Amino acid sequence: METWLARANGDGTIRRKQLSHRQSARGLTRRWLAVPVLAAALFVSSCTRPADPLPFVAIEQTISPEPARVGPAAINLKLADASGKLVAGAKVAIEADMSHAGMSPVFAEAEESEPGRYQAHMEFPMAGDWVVPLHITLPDGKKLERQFDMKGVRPN
Ligand SMILES: [Cu+2]
Repeated sequence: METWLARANGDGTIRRKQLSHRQSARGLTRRWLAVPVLAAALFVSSCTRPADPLPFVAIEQTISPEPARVGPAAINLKLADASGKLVAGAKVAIEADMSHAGMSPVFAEAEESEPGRYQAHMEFPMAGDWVVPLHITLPDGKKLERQFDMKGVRPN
């Protein structure tokens, strides 16, 4: 499980609070290489950002089965604000892209299983490394973009 804390005010600051203790040194290198790409994406999107800053949202995600494998998977997300209060009433669209070119992304809409907790069911069609962008619409209509890595999805 990982926790991402990010302030979505367009300054491109994404702080990884906790790294999985199981990740390999190779995985760590790849993660850090991914950071400038993410920062660039935030910079691009900042030209359409609203005038008032977006709120702080912490996202905690788990997947089952863990580790993920080819076939169906459930992704659970917990959204909390800066004070730790769960963010209810958000809409979360989940996307999954493989790290190599030429693959269609997979999409899923998360359902709010209880206030502030969201679950999506999706299917991984191929083993390997995936990235999972989250397209979040907060109850007040503000939009957040987040992304996490889903490395080493296993063959079935
Ligand atoms: Cu693929």
